[in-house]
Amino acid sequence: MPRPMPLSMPVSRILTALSATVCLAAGLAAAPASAESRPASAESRPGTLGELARKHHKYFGSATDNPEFTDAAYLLRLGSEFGQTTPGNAMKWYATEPARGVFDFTAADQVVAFAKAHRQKVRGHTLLWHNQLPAWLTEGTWSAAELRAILKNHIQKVVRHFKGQVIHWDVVNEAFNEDGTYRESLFYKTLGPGYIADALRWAHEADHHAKLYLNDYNVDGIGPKSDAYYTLIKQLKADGVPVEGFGIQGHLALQYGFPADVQQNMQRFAGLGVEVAVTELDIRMTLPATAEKLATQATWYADYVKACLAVKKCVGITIWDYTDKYSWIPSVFPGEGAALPYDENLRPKPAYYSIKEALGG
Ligand code: 9MR
Repeated sequence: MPRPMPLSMPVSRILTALSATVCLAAGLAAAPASAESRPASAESRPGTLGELARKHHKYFGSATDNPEFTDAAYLLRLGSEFGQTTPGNAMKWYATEPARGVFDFTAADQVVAFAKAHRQKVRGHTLLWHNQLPAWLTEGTWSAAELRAILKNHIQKVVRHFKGQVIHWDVVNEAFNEDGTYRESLFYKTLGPGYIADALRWAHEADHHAKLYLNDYNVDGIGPKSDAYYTLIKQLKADGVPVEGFGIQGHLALQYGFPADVQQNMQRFAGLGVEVAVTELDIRMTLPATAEKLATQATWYADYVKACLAVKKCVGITIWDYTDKYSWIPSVFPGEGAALPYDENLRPKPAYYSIKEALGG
């Protein structure tokens, strides 16, 4: 694996310093920084998506992943345009506890250090998920008591490590099936549905300030799956369990239609007393991308942003990385892609401009 670059100073500043050095070495006078190249963070450069969202008291962020940290042009935009980031993989169980009781925060710390250097908020993703678990956990045979101890230790070690550095935790990710029944994960099968309340309580013990979320896909509109969350969160609240947020991932596809009731859905969760976040937004299409499809995509992004703006308790939006260069879509849905607001060459697409406009820019 390539060595991570030190990220104690914003990448924009590293690049400016590097370009000055290159100019001087080549005998050229270093030109004064243009508005585009001037070092800036999302906080200080008015008109970025991060800055525009902040005017609405919300954040606009992008997920990222460690292999991308060797791409300087990518990092420049990540650090300057967005007010929040989520590590796409680095905080998952396989990465943070690769062997039982052995914790490794190297990759996640790299993302958090980048975010700190660029004054970005960080969402913690994710403590319990049925995917990307280490083999020692999935291949073991555990009694309920053993698994409870493993879960509690994992949650509390990870949450304590990032205490004060993350605003939210996706404590449980993707707990329900499409029909609203519980997913038969290792946790559910061994511990029953109570594992969700336990996980929330353990996370809360470890950090009183991070907001604790349940997070899932295909819960944009009202339907059996979002109904299951509505019922569960209502019950958890009634039982005094520390659930504080509902994460709507927002993985949309042009061929399946826009969830017209997304605002109404967000509002009903707000009515339960939890906040809502759009945690993994992307809008894929069947390739090739045409001007018409990109225009529809742009409208959908704007409509999603407007829904969040209309709901006071919708605290922010995260896109699941910002450029098609690093989207997860083509490897999972062959023949589909072009899901993000920047193309593979990091050029803004119509969706970028429609998001900006929706945010009032
Ligand atoms: O973006 C993540 C990708 O790099 C991984 O290969 C993939 C493994 O399933 O997980 C992706 O992120 C997922 C997220 O953690 C939870 N919601 C669905 C996302 C896309 O699969």
